[in-house]
Amino acid sequence: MSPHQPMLHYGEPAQDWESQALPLGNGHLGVMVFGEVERERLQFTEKTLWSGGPGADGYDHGDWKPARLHALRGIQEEIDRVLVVDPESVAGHLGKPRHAFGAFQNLGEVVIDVLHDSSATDYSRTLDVAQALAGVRYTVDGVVFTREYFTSYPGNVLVGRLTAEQPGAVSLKIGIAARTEASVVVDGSVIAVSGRLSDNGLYYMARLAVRAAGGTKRVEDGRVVVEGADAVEFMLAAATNYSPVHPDYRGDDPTVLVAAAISAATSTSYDGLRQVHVADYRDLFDQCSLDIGQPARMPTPTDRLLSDYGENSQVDRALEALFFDYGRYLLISSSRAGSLPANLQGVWNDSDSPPWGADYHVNINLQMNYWPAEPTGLGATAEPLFDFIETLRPPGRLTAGTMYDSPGWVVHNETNPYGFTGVHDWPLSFWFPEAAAWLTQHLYDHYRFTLDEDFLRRRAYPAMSEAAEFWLANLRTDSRDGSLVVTPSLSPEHGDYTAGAAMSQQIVWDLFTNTLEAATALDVDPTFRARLSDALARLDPGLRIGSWGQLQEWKADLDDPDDDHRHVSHLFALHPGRQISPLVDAGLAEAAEVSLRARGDGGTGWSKAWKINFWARLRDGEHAHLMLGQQLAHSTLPNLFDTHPPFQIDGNLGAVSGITEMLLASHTGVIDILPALPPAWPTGSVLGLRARGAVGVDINWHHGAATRITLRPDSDRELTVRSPLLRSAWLLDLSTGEQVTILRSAEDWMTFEAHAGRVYVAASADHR
Ligand code: FUC
Repeated sequence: MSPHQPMLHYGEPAQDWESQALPLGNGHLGVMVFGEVERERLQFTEKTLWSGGPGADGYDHGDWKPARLHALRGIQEEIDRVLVVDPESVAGHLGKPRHAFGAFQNLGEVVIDVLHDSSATDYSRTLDVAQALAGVRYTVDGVVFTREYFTSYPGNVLVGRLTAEQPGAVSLKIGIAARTEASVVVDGSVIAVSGRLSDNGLYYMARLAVRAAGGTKRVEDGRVVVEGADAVEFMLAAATNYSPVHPDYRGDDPTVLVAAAISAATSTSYDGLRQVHVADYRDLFDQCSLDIGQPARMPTPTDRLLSDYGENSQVDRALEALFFDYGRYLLISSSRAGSLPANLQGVWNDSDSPPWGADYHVNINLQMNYWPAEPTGLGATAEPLFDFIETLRPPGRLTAGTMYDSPGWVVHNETNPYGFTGVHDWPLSFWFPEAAAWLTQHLYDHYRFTLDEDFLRRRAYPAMSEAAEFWLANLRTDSRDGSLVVTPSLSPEHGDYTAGAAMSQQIVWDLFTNTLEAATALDVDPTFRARLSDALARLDPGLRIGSWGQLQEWKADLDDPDDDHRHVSHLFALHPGRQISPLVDAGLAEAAEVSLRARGDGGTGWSKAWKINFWARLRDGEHAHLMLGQQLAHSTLPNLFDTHPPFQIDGNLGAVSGITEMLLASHTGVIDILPALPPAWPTGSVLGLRARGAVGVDINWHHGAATRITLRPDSDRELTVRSPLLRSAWLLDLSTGEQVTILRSAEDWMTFEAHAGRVYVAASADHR
């Protein structure tokens, strides 16, 4: 475990859910802890508790009637003639009102009235990010009271314990304030909540079991009352009968699952539950650690850390490193195998109408959530995303057939857990048929990071090739130059409808390139490969330098240098794509930089997070760090949730990715060490990063330069390593499990304790 103690801590209870309460989660359950002294509140929900979809009135997956195909062809022809078409007119013909799209719902709140004097002193509220434990501590009448909470993934329960230093001092009333239509029944020590969502009949239930050490226990007014105990413990489980399977999206009655979770938890000691939870969490969290010179202990409460950011380097490093650790914490807590992927709010929600339904926006937001997964050793947290992509294929296939009379599968701008793969009618954001193609980038990247050929064959390639089939059938020839273009094409949430907007072309390039590589690696489908190669040769690549030196967002030079729109979609090729790199084509990279500078350093939380990644890919560590600072100073709430505003988890996770991109890049196939190290982090280390090519990478640096690089490949590999510490890029031949360390100089040998594996001294060897 790292010597640092990543910890959020506060001197006051939370009043506000969005900005102050602290999140716990196990991928299924999302819990927000308030920590009030007299009335503790643990708001909770379950990730599949979604309204809308089948069963709700008028749900149609957003699909058109086939008749609209004529309108689509008409608009394509019009765009071919006049280049640019007004959004309202396109929406009028192709968009349609959304029916029963639904929204992520709130389940309820565990409410604990603590029966002691209200005048507490020495209050503290904490979230231990290294162990995924929330705590509250205070003193009343000289007695120290403590509370601890966690959400266990192995046990699928929220567990809590309230205790006091003095025996018999814990008296409380515990109940659940549930959704209005729910029934709440108390039987002995168990509170059972159940109900059906009114619009779609989705069945949900939660059970809370209470156990006390000492004292007395009774039921009163629907609550369990404990008096004079040494400690009170509780376990909460919740589930719905949602199933990710098209077309019904309903599965088993969750009663058995919930009862089993409660019975397993109640027959295990608190310490036993805690131990299993911490070990499970640390298996993931400990994969990677970052040291940028932060102090071992947090110098001030977290809200002060945030308000004082920029005032001294101790505070700044503490906050930046904590933001990295916390982002990984949020990903682990909101995305574990067996549930839906992390949505716009991860797994946290206290409303029945959260912003954007807390849905899955797939024109950047869902993808951004998963950018940090592979590089920071959290590939396992991407499982729900891979499953979700799988579940979108059957409805996406129907949408492709109905709306485009096309093979393949397609997803548009936003989706939900019920396979909404069609469109709606907001002129500037409904048209984004490139979403499925973009999603498959994550499948192929998982292969690039792991070289897991079985995954490529069984899971990635089928989804990729079917998405490619859609685009092979739907690209049109641009009559002006004979190239293949996406049409109509809308640069996300920005601008007019045209043919061949940069992002559309870049995404299709990415999909075809990845699919071709995958088919070649698997040695399958020669005819299909030939079709992909031909299409790639004719595809407009979406890379054009315009009149003011910018990378064009559209095929025609329409960019306005004063435009500071938050989406910088035409830079997809720079990140998360791999078409543009300063190492490969300085001209295009410069154009991307001109565009990025024109867009400015502002934007919503996620937009700033994306800009960290862009600047890192441009190898400008100082500007990448400036964007991290902008995000912390202007788009981060006191509980360190990213804010759009409102709260949106993508910015948290996008920032972790950005920090990673500053330290290690591998998208071009080269292990690129410290490509964008900012001057603010002169000395440090990052251990446990993962690079494409299935390699673990540790880097230590001093005075802004790498002093030690350690590589651990999962299999026999040839790797090219690039670092200013090497005079030229090194080609290394490594065997499975072998560790290779490159030291800057003989002097660094002195400080290098673990002489495992091969060791090179950079200054005296050349490996080309
Ligand atoms: C994106 C953005 C908005 C918001 C929404 C959820 O498409 O353009 O800013 O983040 O999704």
